[in-house]
Amino acid sequence: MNTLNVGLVGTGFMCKAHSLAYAAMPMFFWPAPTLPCRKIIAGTSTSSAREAASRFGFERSTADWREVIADPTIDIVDITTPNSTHAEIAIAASRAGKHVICEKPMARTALEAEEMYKAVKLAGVVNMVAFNYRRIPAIVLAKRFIEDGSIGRLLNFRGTYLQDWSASPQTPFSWRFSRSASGSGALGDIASHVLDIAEFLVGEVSAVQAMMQTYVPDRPIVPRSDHNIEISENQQPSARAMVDVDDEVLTLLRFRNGTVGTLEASRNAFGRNNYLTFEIHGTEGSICFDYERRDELQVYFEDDPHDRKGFRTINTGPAHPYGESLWPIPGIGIGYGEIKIIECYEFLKAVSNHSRCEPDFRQGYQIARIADGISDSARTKSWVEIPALKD
Ligand code: SOE
Repeated sequence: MNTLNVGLVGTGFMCKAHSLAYAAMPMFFWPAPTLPCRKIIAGTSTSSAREAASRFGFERSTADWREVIADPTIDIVDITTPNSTHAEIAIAASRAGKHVICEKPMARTALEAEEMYKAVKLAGVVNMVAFNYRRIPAIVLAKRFIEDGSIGRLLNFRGTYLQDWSASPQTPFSWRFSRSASGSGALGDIASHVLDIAEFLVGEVSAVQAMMQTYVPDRPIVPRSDHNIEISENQQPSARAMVDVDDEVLTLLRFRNGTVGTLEASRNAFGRNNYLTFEIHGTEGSICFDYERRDELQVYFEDDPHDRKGFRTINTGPAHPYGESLWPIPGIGIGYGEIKIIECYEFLKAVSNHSRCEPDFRQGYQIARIADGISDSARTKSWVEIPALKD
């Protein structure tokens, strides 16, 4: 069985998720399309990179991501760093002939995303953006029902992504609250996931009309903060940093195929932890999904007999997408780890076959164009058209 050598850049939460996926993918998908070898990891310091190499099973470590790019034995570069670094790393990697997977959002702006898309096209390398939620078996099942006409012509899409890890003003400042580091707040961080799911299930977005809000104008500065780390009583930080990104984004959506929709994303929704949901209504039925009940898909088919019409719950398992590779009985359930393992499988299968995989950098660029349109719409308080991508 052939192997592929992986160089990963970043040592945080997504490094853990991607490293787990490389280690576990062949345990779920066998025979595996290839055996990924965790060769080198790049961090922001020698000590953090060395610790990450030990913890996440990489043979070598470096404090300079350029060493990963320059290493002729590396086949794949995996980017799990803050958004501001994605473009430089991805463009350098593709120019060095490496296949690239990049965490979402692909870039801070459509301009950056376009440069990344051009670079991978020119280099002819396989590329993917890690919009992982479209890999959830229940969401792939929803796509099958839509494609086979089970709910008829689509009328509307209603998506939400609500979190509360940063709802408290005491949640420390991190790169996710800085426009120069992240590009935007809830828009790029979580609304981008809903936009990818909307385009995966419904089709291309053609116009937006949006509002954006910032609820917490400044946050305490504490060392090494990322997620969910509230400051403790004895940590009374002296300084606070200004927040210059959105905490919430709401937008109307028009799709090129005539479907309409709404999207709400907020990181200030106490009680909602990772509440990614959608509801799609068609002329023959409806489909509803809730990430916090991610093994289930709620479906309504209008052609059910009159005495038993109603939403029914499908519990995904062996009979459903990826089911033969996951767990042997319904109800065991999948977690975030399995979703990243499926994503890893699809990417490595594409690299092994040197074929295109979705969502690729073209889709990442499309999502960045919509995000820019949403920002423009919120600023101008008007509809913004998203022209179709030519190539
Ligand atoms: C924080 O909002 C975050 O970690 C996002 O950055 C991820 O993309 C999402 O999957 C979980 O929440």
